[in-house]
Amino acid sequence: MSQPLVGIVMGSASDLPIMQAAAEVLREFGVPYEMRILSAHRTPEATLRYAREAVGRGLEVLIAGAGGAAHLPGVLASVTPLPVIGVPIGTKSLGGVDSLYSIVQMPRGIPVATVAIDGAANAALLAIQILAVRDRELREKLMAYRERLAQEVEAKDQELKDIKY
Ligand code: RP5
Repeated sequence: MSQPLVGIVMGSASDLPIMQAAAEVLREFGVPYEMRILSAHRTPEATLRYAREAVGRGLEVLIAGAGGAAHLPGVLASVTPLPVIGVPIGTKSLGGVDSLYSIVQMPRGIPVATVAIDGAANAALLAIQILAVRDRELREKLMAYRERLAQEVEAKDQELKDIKY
């Protein structure tokens, strides 16, 4: 497998059903990635080590999903110059608003780009957009993807018109 460019990190194996959507999108676009389970609270030292080494290992973007007291994306961002995209994981108790607020409310100086609750697919698309700034082939794939999205909407619109709902 080629050098991973995107690191997908999650706080727990229980985040995997959500975070696998990010892997699927990256695979669809042919972007090499790696996936890790690292917890800001349960394995803080391994988490910091991973973030500190990420740029030297050739990673270019990190995607981090966490739920509840979701400090993982911010902790990663605190020790790496790489862009970090946070995915707030939906929670049973507070619906994921806890995760969202924990991730989005970063202090000045250490940003984390935050997507919607359970928005792992968009996190991958944003990572691809970052990589595409200096990758024309990836940019073209993105534009083709958006064209397909538009065609899907148009096809559904046509179906609705046809059945005169
Ligand atoms: C967070 O706590 C994880 O990101 C996960 O979303 C949440 C619950 O983890 P588990 O108790 O399911 O391992 O650290």
